[in-house]
Amino acid sequence: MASSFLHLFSLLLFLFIPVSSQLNELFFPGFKDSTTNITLSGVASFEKNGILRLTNETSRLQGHAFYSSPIQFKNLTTGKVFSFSTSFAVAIVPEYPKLGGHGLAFTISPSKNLKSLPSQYLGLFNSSDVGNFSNHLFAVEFDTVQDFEFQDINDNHIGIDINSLTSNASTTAAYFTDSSTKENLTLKSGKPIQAWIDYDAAENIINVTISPYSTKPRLPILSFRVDLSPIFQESMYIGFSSSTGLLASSHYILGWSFNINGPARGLDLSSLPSLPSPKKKHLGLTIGLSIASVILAISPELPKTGKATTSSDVYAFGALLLEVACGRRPIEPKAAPEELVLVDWVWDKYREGKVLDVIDRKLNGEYNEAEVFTVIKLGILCSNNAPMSRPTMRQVVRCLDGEVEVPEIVRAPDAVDSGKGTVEGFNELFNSFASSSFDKMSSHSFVENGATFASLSTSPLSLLPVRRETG
Ligand SMILES: *[C@@H]1O[C@H](CO)[C@@H](O)[C@H](O)[C@H]1NC(C)=O
Ligand SMILES: *[C@@H]1O[C@H](CO)[C@@H](O)[C@H](O)[C@H]1NC(C)=O
Ligand SMILES: *[C@@H]1O[C@H](CO)[C@@H](O)[C@H](O)[C@H]1NC(C)=O
Ligand SMILES: *[C@@H]1O[C@H](CO)[C@@H](O)[C@H](O)[C@H]1NC(C)=O
Ligand SMILES: *[C@@H]1O[C@H](CO)[C@@H](O)[C@H](O)[C@H]1NC(C)=O
Ligand SMILES: *[C@@H]1O[C@H](CO)[C@@H](O)[C@H](O)[C@H]1NC(C)=O
Ligand SMILES: *[C@@H]1O[C@H](CO)[C@@H](O)[C@H](O)[C@H]1NC(C)=O
Ligand SMILES: *[C@H]1O[C@@H](CO)[C@H](O)[C@@H](O)[C@@H]1NC(C)=O
Repeated sequence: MASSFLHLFSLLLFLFIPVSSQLNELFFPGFKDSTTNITLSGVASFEKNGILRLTNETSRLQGHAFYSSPIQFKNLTTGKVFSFSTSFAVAIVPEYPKLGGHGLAFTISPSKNLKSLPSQYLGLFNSSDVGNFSNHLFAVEFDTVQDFEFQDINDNHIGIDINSLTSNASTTAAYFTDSSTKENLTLKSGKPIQAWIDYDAAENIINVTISPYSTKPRLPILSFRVDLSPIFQESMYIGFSSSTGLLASSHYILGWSFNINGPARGLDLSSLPSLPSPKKKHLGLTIGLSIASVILAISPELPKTGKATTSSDVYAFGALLLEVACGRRPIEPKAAPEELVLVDWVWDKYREGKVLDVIDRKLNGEYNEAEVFTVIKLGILCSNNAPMSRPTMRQVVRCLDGEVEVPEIVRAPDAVDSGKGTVEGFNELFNSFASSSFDKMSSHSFVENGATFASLSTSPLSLLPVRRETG
């Protein structure tokens, strides 16, 4: 009697838990068995080990992952939005160290089929609906590119977005270690970061908290006062959106929990599926052996000195920048004679004030002009025939990071040969560049500093044996 009563009780309990959890609470400690619960679109995919990958490292992609069923977000009697809470672990792995784009966002949307654009639109909006109140879209963006169009504060920020990519509130990615100490956190470090988003419907406060650890910091990094009731519809889809631009990152979600009217279950970073082991960022392997061999062939001082210098790497990197912006190989055998060597063609167009002509047509004009201009100018600077006239890799990275402006005036790649200024002139242009040069730092010290630039200090010359082996 007693045992069958207990049995009935446990049966009731069994019936009760799935029902309540289906309505309000989601918990995905990885996505191995979740393919039926999550709807993917764009290039989003589940990796074998249960990681959700929103984008890969190809330019101008978008990826979406939404919980398949809509969530009831409002009290039907009062029309007031419920409190909600979510936690998830993300990792942003840039294509080249420090060079990644664009970012990802947790989003609450009336639809899981967004008619959106990649790049600065993060797969959330398109150029005609961005900013329109009828979007009813809420997002918390983890943005790794500074878009002036949307008044981004920097290229490493978290923002609360309502119907627009111009954030209602944003802050540099960071976390509190105690009640007064803040630590910056690089979103595109390639390492897992846990995020918590908590909305208190009684107080009308949304809090965002991040940490590189499993434990939630006591203080949020971003708080914004808003009543989401007029923004949300009664039922909404919840999920993630991500995009790549000219520069690309792999954007991963490692785990996710969500709850209505209660805290989301915590995630333990150590028990989530692990990221694919980092690719060896060997310049040659990254950009393809054929391109590397072309770079090797055209890096002009190599045949003369026969010696590998870091300046050759800058040259190779310049070729890569131009290649990305123009969507072409450094040498395009099928092109018209004046377009044969990419850097010469780009320079001619630059000089004529027609830079837009060289930009990859596949971009359909949907790019951030400032971003492309910076990349092209740097590409030209790095391609200077004279090694001493090239910027150091450190200067290049600081420009791409937006720490220093790319020089206003860019000289011809053969400027030195034609007798115009030399290194001094160049360093004046980078006047805010304080420290000495990349050349003085060993690749070893770069690794120690946490930046994985060892690859870029590998000379193209060292690719020669690789090239021979693979024929
Ligand atoms: C996911 O789907 C499975 C079966 O389709 C179901 O048993 C499970 O409860 C769902 N999980 C969530 C969090 O919705
Ligand atoms: C990224 O995904 C797209 C679409 O699935 C694919 O065409 C492309 O080859 C992938 N890129 C890489 C680097 O895996
Ligand atoms: C909706 O609000 C009414 C009035 O405040 C309350 O009685 C009811 O419990 C709420 N319903 C839910 C599902 O929270
Ligand atoms: C932009 O998005 C809206 C929906 O928000 C859609 O109606 C419209 O067709 C989209 N425009 C383009 C050009 O995709
Ligand atoms: C906002 O979107 C609605 C519905 O798509 C449209 O009717 C309206 O014209 C748009 N408003 C603006 C300012 O674009
Ligand atoms: C954190 O990042 C901000 C914005 O980039 C910067 O101003 C600040 O100096 C950084 N703080 C530390 C301690 O590095
Ligand atoms: C938001 O953060 C503040 C501290 O800044 C805290 O007092 C409040 O309880 C938090 N609310 C939620 C919903 O997390
Ligand atoms: C963000 O909040 C919404 C809702 O209050 C407003 O409608 C937007 O105008 C506001 N956007 C910005 C950029 O402040």
